Amino acid sequence: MSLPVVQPAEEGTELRYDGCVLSLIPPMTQLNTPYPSTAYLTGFLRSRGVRAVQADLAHGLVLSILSQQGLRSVRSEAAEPANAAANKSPSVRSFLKQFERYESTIDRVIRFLQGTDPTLAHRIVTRTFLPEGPRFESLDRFEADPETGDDPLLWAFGVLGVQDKARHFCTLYLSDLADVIRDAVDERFEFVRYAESLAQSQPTFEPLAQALATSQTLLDRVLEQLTLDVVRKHDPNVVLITVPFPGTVYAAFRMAQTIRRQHPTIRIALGGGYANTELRQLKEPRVFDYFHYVMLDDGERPILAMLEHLSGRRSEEHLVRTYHRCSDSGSVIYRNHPEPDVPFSQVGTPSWDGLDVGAYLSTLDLLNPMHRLWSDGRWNKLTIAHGCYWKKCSFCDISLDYISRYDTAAASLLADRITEIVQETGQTGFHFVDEAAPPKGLESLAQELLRRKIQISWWGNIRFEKTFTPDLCQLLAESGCIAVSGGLEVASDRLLKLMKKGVSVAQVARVTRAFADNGILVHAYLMYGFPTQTLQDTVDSLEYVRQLFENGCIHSGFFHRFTCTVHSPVGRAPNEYGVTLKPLSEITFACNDVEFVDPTGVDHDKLGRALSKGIYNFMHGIGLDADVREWFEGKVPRTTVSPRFISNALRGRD
Ligand code: B12
Repeated sequence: MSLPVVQPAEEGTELRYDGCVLSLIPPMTQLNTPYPSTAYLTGFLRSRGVRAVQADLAHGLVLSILSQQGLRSVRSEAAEPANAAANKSPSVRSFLKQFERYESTIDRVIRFLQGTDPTLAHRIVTRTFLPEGPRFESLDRFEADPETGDDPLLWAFGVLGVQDKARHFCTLYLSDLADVIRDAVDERFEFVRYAESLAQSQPTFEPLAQALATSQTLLDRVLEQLTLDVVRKHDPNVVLITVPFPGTVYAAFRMAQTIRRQHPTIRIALGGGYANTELRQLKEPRVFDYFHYVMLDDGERPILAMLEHLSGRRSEEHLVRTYHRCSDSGSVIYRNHPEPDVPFSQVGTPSWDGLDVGAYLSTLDLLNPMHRLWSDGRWNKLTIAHGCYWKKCSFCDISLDYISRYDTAAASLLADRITEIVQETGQTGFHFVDEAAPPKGLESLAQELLRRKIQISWWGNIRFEKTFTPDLCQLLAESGCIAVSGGLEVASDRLLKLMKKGVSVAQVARVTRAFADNGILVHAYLMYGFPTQTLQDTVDSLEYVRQLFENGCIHSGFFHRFTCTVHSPVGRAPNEYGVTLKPLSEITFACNDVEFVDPTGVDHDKLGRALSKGIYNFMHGIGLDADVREWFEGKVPRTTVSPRFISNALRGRD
């Protein structure tokens, strides 16, 4: 029988749905703060009168494994005769040898990283408290000052930086344990991604299907228990599982497998950044042995439609952006009844209620200063606008909804959301998670925050465009801006133009310097291996970066290798960028990255090592006066960039 179509509930009105909706974050995401999708969906559903709850099983898994009991289980696995090869790994050997010290310190370390036992820092920095594994060798690269004999870590943490130093040591301790888990329990494990390669750009479901059919690892068993516990606690009718990145997909399927086996009446849906990016050509029926629905793009409208369908008020044909398996033919059907998305102004305030925000771990890596913000501290995550206002960059997935549909909200509404979030979480730090926060939107928000005397700190990603004048940067700093990141990509005016980035190197210098002059940390996203990039472009790009550090424009940066995706302008029209795509195999599951042939034939892998080495040293103020050719192995051409290019640009001369 086909059900009548109902008009979607009026914006702002309540949805009649009696059941409970549980949103879950699968392992692994981040240690320091929850990934925000469940907070967004929970806040939205509650604003529509739906009983909505959430849990973060990534965090749950970390706390279970990093406990006395968890480490005992890891030791049992490591000591298994079948793991003889793994026992040979230096991490495992060190762990087994020092097991009693790990067992007696783990709970203290976790409480310290949760911020509940700060005085332990003094003990940790003595380096007699924690057992040390191979990861601590990284400290050896810091040599003592030959003249003064000063503490080798002085440059990083200063004289008073006891808390930071202790956090860094604890991070090395956890990294050793992650290596042990990888070597002795599950080779696919890392703290920020789990079994990523089974999902990332995997044309068929086969590798994932095989992994899901094999016997459970220790991590799978712990995850199964956590899943059953959370379902028992909330007794939901619907479970929403979010997959923001490929490194969460395997665990999401394991969770669905558990729920489906033990609670067959619960309806399970999958969605999130990974689905939105990689599952747009889904044809694999076996996915629906785990999930009832897979949904694309923003979840609000498709979830409302699903709940209406489940409460008998909407037919299956009228689901929105939803794949399901046809009960007759067994094949996958995509339903997309055309209905407008919920406007950004009406998605409600994200709610972290139900997540134990105080129990996340503030770790500290020394990769770069921006990385510190990603991995340290509990940030409330908020979007200033939906989508990107620029949406032209040719390397970016601009054909996808989360970039292409730009939709804003008034500054007063954003300030209301900020106030509510601070009240709920007690935290005043915000990470604005926009792809590129709009300058006009930031300006009005800053004015509103100042007018209402709302004290927060915030950081986020922007484009280094000329709208960010010194005056605007000052206003943003006064409103609480502490850091910005932005793409300089390949620092080359020719390539920036080809990328349609809409900025020039000289302009980036002026904008970044305006931020830096206002005490704001500036991080540059850099890229190498873009189509047609020559060896000369790469040398010149590192020279621009050197000068940007030398002139105090940027403090932090990272070179990423360009990857071509099928959703980007380069992937859609490769000939316009002078490259040819390698043919993709038939897609029935995921699709994103696509390999290409660039006639320049440059060995970008080799150059990438030089770029990483160079920038890492620049961040520590090393090598700023040297010729950039020194960072490269073998002979490379001299830079064609004038040594005063950036200082001239700062004086207004391009
Ligand atoms: C900010 C950001 C980051 C930050 C913070 C990440 C974090 N852990 O919080 C940083 C810079 C650290 C980062 C790192 C990475 N990121 Co990132 N990141 C983003 C960005 C720009 C915003 C994420 C966000 O917070 N959005 C706000 C939330 C609320 O949106 P959302 O999760 O998409 O949720 C909505 C919908 O997806 C949907 N939804 C979500 N869950 C569910 C569930 C169900 C059942 C349904 C129906 C719907 C649904 O409804 C929600 C509300 O509308 C996105 C792109 C984007 N615009 O979304 C990329 C994005 C998620 N990142 C991506 C990637 C690949 C990564 C990295 C793996 C990169 C790398 N190689 O290191 C790492 C992984 C880091 C980690 N392990 O935590 C990709 C993932 C694509 C893919 N192939 O899977 C994205 C989509 C960007 C892209 N196209 O490249 N990232």
